[in-house]
Formats: sequence, C-alpha cells, structure tokens
Amino acid sequence: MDVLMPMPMPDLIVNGIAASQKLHRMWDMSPAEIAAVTPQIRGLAVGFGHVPINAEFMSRFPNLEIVSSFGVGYDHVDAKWAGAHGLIVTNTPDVLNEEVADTAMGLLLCTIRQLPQADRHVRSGAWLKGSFPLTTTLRDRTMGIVGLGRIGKAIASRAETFGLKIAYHGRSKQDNVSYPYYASLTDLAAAVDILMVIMPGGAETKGLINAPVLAALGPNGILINVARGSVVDEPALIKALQEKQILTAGLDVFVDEPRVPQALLDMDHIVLFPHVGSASQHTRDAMAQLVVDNLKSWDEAKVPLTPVAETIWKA
Ligand code: NAP
Ligand code: 8YV
Repeated sequence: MDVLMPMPMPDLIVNGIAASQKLHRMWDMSPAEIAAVTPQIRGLAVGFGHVPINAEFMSRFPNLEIVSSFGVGYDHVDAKWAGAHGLIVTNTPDVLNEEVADTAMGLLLCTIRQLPQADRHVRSGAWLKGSFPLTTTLRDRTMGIVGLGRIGKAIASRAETFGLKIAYHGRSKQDNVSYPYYASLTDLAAAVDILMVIMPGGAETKGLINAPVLAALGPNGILINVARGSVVDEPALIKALQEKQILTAGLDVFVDEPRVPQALLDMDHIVLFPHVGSASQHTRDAMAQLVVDNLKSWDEAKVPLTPVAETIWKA
C-alpha cells in the first residue's frame, strides 16, 4: 500500500517500509507531487515532534486507513478523531518499558546525588581545590508514581529494590496492586517526597502537576518528569524551584522541546535530559520495527499489532 512519511524517521523505519510498501517521503516532494499521490495514501508513518496529526491533516487523505506512530505516547495524533472516522492508530508499547524505567531511575539518582555536577567538578579541575559537597540522599524516601501503567510498574519494581516505599495516583485504583492508591494527586504529593511522573500527555493531563501539587510535595520534594512536558505547569515549576518550595527536579521532557526555558537552564541544582527515555539503539530499533510491522500486518492481513485504545480494532 502507499504510505506517506511527513518527516524523516530512523533508517530502520524508512528502509523497512520501503522494502514492503510504496513509501512517499513528503519532505522531499513538491506540492504538486503530494497532491498527485494524496488519493492513494492508505498509511501514515509519524512520530512525536513531527507535524500534529490532527483532523485537518488526516482528512486530507480520503483513503487513509492506518496511522503508525513511533513511540508509546501518541498525544501528537488525534486518536479520538481517527477512531470516530474508522481509522486505526498504532503505537509502540512494551518494547521500551525497561529502557525508560532505567532512565527514570538514572535521572532520579543523578538529581538527588547531583551526579552530573560531580562529573563537572572533576572535569573543571575544581576537585584540585576541594571535595565535592555532600548531597541529599535516596534513603528513607517514598516515591509517588503518577501513572502506574506499563512503564510506571517497571519503575516501581526498580524503586522497590532501591528500598523506596511506593504509592500511586491514576484515574482509578488498580486491582492486584498493593501500593497505596491516592485518588487525589495533591494528596499523593503531600504523602511522598519523590513525585515520579509517567502518564500520557495531551489535553486531559495538561498542567496536572501545578502549583498546589508542587506546594504539597514540599521543600524536601523531588519532581522527576519522564512523561511529557505538557503535564507540568512549567512556569509554576520554575517558581517553585526558584522559591525553594521543592528541593529539586529531574526533567527529561519539556513543553516546547527542544527549546528549554532559560530559567531552567540557569539553575545548577536541577538535572535536565534531552528526551532520552527510550534512546538506546537497541530499544529505538525495537520501536522502529514495530512501526514497520504494524503497517505490514495491516496491509497483508488487516490486523494491526498494537492499536491504541481509541481505535480498538474489531475483526
Ligand atoms: P500506560 O501503560 O498507558 O500507562 C499510563 C498510566 O497513566 C496508567 O496507569 C493510567 O492509569 C495513567 N493515566 C492516564 N491518564 C491519566 C490521567 N488523566 N490522570 C492520571 N493518570 C492517568 O502508558 P506507558 O506505556 O506506561 O507510557 C506512559 C507515558 O510515558 C507515554 O504516554 C509517554 O507520554 C511517556 N513516555 C515518555 C518517554 C520518554 O522518552 N521520556 C518514553 C516512553 C513513554 P489510569 O488509566 O488508572 O488513569
Ligand atoms: C520517544 C517517547 O522519544 O515513546 C514515547 O512516548 O516519548 C519516546 O520513546 C519518541 O516517541 C520517539 O521520538
């Protein structure tokens, strides 16, 4: 089938799709060329940080059947609209759980023990003038996980082996989960001193980590965000950090990434990662293969491998 890729993607995806489908590289095409292939397009291959795959974009393609998205989070795709219009959206769940959980724990350790700053202390020669200052500790802390899903559970199992107590918040209490559940995010923040955010982005979760939540987390509190920048009210976070309402933060994602507010760049006690939660070759290859396989399976058998909840596929 004809598949359109709006923006460049990893080679494994480009070559994988080109091997089994007719791939159209939109960024290399003139408006006239795009118009000529538009009626033939049945699949889109897209990723986070590309053009928004909204109603306006998808409705340009009258014969569109499937949107195969790179990444487990698909807040850049209007999946509700797609579902309502009989389209399938697929994402890349599970294959990245362990990698993202490793990164989340790494970011937490970097943040609480100031490990990037310690590295800079050696490289700058500052060690020759004095020892690196003592840091805060992970000992005797409780982690509140906001979004105890596939990745949240992988983080929880790691955190338990680090000796942390766990609690969680989500829209509903989960059966067969023994960690304390908090229906209120603010109550969870008040009960813990690490808030680990790993829920989906999008309109429903926009700004959920706001000033009252940060105030409840308190002056000994640490915010780790490996979800989406949009889930945090960034100005409120900057104010809370500047006014020491919370201790520190470790951030892998930002509202307008890759642009990061200067106020965050200026704070040396926080740790900033460039959205690298899943960014190992091994895991990105597994995610890329799933993007390709979803399109191939749909084309050959009309069976999507990993459809998202809004576009449940019925045989
Ligand atoms: P998942 O299995 O669907 O888990 C999502 C969790 O969030 C669920 O426990 C869900 O619980 C909770 N949740 C959903 N909506 C919520 C809301 N409005 N308020 C509170 N909790 C809510 O997803 P996953 O595979 O673990 O991935 C989670 C997210 O991580 C992705 O969507 C993506 O944005 C982000 N991510 C980031 C990176 C990175 O590189 N930094 C990498 C991968 C993923 P309930 O249904 O009970 O509410
Ligand atoms: C990727 C992610 O960086 O899976 C997700 O939701 O945020 C990351 O794994 C991204 O989606 C691919 O660019």
